[in-house]
Amino acid sequence: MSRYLLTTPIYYVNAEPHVGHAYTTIMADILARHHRQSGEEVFFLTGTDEHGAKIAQAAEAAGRTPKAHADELSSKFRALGGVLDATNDFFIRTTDPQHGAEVRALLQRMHDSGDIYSGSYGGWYCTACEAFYNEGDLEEGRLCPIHRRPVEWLEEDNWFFRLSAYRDRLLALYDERPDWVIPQARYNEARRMIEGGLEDLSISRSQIDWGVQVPWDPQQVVYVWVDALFNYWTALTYGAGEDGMRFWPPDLQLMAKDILKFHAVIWPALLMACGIEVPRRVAIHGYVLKGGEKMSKTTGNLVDPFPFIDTYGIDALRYYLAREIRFGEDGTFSAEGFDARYTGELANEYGNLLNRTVAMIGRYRDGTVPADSGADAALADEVASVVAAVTAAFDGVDITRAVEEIWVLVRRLNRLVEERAPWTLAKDPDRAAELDQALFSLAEGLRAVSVLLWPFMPGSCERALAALGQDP
Ligand code: ME8
Repeated sequence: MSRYLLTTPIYYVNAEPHVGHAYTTIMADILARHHRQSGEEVFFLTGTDEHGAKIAQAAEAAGRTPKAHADELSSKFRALGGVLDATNDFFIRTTDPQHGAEVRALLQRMHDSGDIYSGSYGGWYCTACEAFYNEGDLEEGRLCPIHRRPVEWLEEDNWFFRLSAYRDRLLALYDERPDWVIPQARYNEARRMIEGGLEDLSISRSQIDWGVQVPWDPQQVVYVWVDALFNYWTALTYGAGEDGMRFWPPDLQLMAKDILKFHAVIWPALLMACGIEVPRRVAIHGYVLKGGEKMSKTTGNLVDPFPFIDTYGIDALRYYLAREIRFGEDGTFSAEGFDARYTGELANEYGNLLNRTVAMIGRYRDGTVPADSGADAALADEVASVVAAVTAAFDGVDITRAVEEIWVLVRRLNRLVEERAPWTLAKDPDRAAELDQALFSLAEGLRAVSVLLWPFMPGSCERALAALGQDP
């Protein structure tokens, strides 16, 4: 059985989860379910990023210790996963003691390989990003280019990782694997960062103590991004049962473009320094926007997913996000758009078709799906080609195209029901064979649709399959 390791970023616990986090977790879950459905052994990992200045400051503002704050917020992210019907196999927290111990071991490995040295550093720091910026990368008025908030000058004596020494090896990785970062525009962007020259990376902090201690220097804690990136590896050492390492390397790491540099430049270099195989693929999706702006905790421009889930159900949210926001591009979340897709597509095109089909099979054939006479071979071919198209879309990590391909079949079946008009056939006993075939084709088409749509809308599709007399 082939294995598939799939990850989301681990989310910061400085504030409550919002639709942006739900988006990545849902997209990852759709992929996880698709790969399981294809017979692969999937390990789907998500969790929370709990150390560093950003979390310590949020805890202080909330009047709590960092640990109490992290416990509270992490449990909200975990609960959100449950509400989203996410089938993650583990939920890692960077405050797990096993994670900390592994991070220390990995740091020691980098130290032993000669890639770490002590130095001093001064730079413009954005706490929301937990990252330094060069003067030239800042926006007018010394603002962080991502959060558009003022950065601060930070000077420290730290431990440094010789990232600059990995330029050639990183470029070789990009040359060997032209699709290791998708989509192509993000691959190009990351490659340009490497070509443009890499500065060594400060990987410890002396002015904060909320973090994992540097093994050879207890006065310093590990830089939160290094601590966080290593989660993908450490999780397998204690969260994936015996021999969890068999899942390494990750087959797909999913995230938005805000953290491209960390995952496409710094992360592979850290792994190379540890002598660990790099991931197979990094997939970058766009931003969920609200009113044209990125939804973000820092700007407060948020949509709370819960009211939508209460009104429409979780499957509708999963479907809407997969379909509305073209995977890889930015897309807008709007209440009107949600309602339009819910009513037009889910309720009318899929729900009604299913209800009508099940009702007709009940009324005309006592609830038994008639046997196939083979008269609809063309439709069977169409179903097979949709299955192939959906599989191909998933292979290219194009989640939106996958659902669009399924919808081709939904619309085909809606046309079929109008063309065949089973209610007319039912009036004429001489046309019983035609009625049998029409009902079979509709039931069979809906079975295929419901199996294909299951990764997107698991609960609804299981109910649909049960209504069609299938074992979900
Ligand atoms: O960056 N649209 O955590 P974070 C789409 N802890 N996706 C969004 C989004 C939006 N508006 N807002 C958030 C961190 N996301 C680090 C990661 S990993 C080793 C450490 C999703 O809480 C998207 O996946 O800021 C984005 O990359 C991630 O949340 C950032 O989450």
